Amino acid sequence: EFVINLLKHPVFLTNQYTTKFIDTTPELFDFKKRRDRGTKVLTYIADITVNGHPEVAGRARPAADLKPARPPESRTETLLPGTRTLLEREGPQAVADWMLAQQKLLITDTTMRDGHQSLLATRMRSIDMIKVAPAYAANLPQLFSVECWGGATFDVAYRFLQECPWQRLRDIRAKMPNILTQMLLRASNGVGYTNYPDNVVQSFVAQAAESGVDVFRVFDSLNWVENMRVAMDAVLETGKICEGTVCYTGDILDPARAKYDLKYYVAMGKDLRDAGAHVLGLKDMAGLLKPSAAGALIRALKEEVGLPIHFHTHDTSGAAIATIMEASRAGVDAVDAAMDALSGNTSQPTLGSIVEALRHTDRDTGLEMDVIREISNYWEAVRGQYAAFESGMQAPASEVYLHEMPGGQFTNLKAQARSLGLEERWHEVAKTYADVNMMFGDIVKVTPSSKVVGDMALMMVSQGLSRAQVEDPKTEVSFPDSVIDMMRGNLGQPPGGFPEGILKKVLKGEAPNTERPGKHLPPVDLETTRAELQAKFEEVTIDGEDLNGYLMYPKVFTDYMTRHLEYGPVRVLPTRTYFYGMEPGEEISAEIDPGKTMEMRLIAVGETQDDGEVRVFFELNGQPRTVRVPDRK
Ligand code: BTN
Ligand code: 3PY
Ligand code: ZN
Repeated sequence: EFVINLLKHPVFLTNQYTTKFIDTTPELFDFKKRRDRGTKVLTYIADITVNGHPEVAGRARPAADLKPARPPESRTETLLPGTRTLLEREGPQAVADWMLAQQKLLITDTTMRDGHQSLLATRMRSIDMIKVAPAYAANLPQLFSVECWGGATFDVAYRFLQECPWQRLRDIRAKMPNILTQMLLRASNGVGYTNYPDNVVQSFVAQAAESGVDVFRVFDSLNWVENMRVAMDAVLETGKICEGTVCYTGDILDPARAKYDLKYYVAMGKDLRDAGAHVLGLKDMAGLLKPSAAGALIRALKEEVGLPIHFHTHDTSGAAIATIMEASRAGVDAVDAAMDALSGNTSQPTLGSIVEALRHTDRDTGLEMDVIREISNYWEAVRGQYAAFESGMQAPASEVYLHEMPGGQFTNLKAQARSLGLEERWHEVAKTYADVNMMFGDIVKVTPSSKVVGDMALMMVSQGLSRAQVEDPKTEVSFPDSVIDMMRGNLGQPPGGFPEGILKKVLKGEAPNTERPGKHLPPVDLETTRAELQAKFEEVTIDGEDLNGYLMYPKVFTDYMTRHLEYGPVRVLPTRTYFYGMEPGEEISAEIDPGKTMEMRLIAVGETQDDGEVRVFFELNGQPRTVRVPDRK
């Protein structure tokens, strides 16, 4: 029976198997023991059809007449070589040298990571990315890179989308082999919210490189270079591109914010160069870099650091395009932009508009507008499916210069404020966020430090506490756990350390650790952990990706895998079906394996039985199937 399973397996039939095939394809061994994947996926659809998906309950629905998202046709049969081709042939230093030699402004497309992270609460599903990846490979090989992984997308994939982030990466990589893939890595915080043991960070980076990441943008949430070395060294070890990154905060032109002045950024840029970075990232996560400041900053970094510079910003203020133009004039090598349909506001500035703004100038990107429009039209249709996750932000706002919230946090914090009944007091939350920043000594605010500031601000507004009250030794304050954790030193140290007064008050006299947190975290025994996880999930083979997912997020991974064994590969479902189930009479198809489609038709939904179960009637590839699900409504 094993041989029959093997010979019939679509991966085997399409010659995509490797020597790992038997290890990575446990279903070869599971004969008739478990329900087949088709039934599992039907069970999921039935459950959502009967009970709804908890994530979209009470939220806006996609327009009834929304047209399906069709990816553009490939304009060529043989892929042109791109930046990835160069990396594969000549290595990371050659890519950095090539960047410096270009006159054109290089563009990174962030749609598949920061774009939807900042506009749609990170909820974009893999299938919507993988479908368009071949069009990128064929029609846009001139891109510098596609940012498609890391940041918040990692845990959201497991937690809310019921899919494996690693598989997303592998699939995009396979369909886009000529363009560099890029991820956002929070240095010792990995893709999580607190420092991990060094060997966990190293293992994660090695796995990410193996699964398909080419460019690692590495930053630290307090700009502490000391705390970036483990992650940067791990990237250098893989032979991929290490983009050591400075986070931008404050305003270099404002004498009142002298802590983060031009000298500060140049010194940090040099430290990152000396730590081995191939490229210097300049990460303006809140969109605070004003046009004139950008000119001065980029010019100084270019002159004094010497690395290619890759600039990332957000359009929260509406001024990002002006900043990009100044950065371009000052000689920045690459910039981030999002495809038009997922750009603007808290997302990246508009890719097509940057391309047009530079047309017929010495920094002309060389990208073709009709290609960009076609791809953006695809993203427009995709975005329509995610109406439930739109933030309702109506306009850009200069208020960002007051609060300094990162684009990825802004809409999230607003939603949190809403759930606490503070929506009408949003501007107070914003002001308090700024107060907390100053109370903490004016720190860089980016995941995870931004979450700490946000937690504190929400707590103060909901309890009616002012900064003066919090700082007053005589007022009793119960601080959020994340604040205590940060003051203990578990995210590392900001420049100059945290202010004495607030440290004393939060830690009640306990001494903080001012050394690198990783220095005090014992290494995890990876093989023992893998064996424990394997024992928990006997039905599957726990591979390196699973292990590294578990090490980042033990509970989130465990819940994901438990649901995965129950509901099967729901990642193959169309997005509408995933969130809303099916209508009686509706028919959908889903590619469950390369070249193998399931045709699914919902015939009818039965009445709820005395035992609280509902029978749901389907046809799967023409054969009748009935599944029973609990009515939880
Ligand atoms: C979540 O939001 O809890 C994660 C997404 C998966 C939820 C599915 S919906 C069908 C099934 N029933 C549940 O209560 N959870 C899973
Ligand atoms: C993340 O860490 O997820 C970010 O996007 C920071 O800007
Ligand atoms: Zn960003």
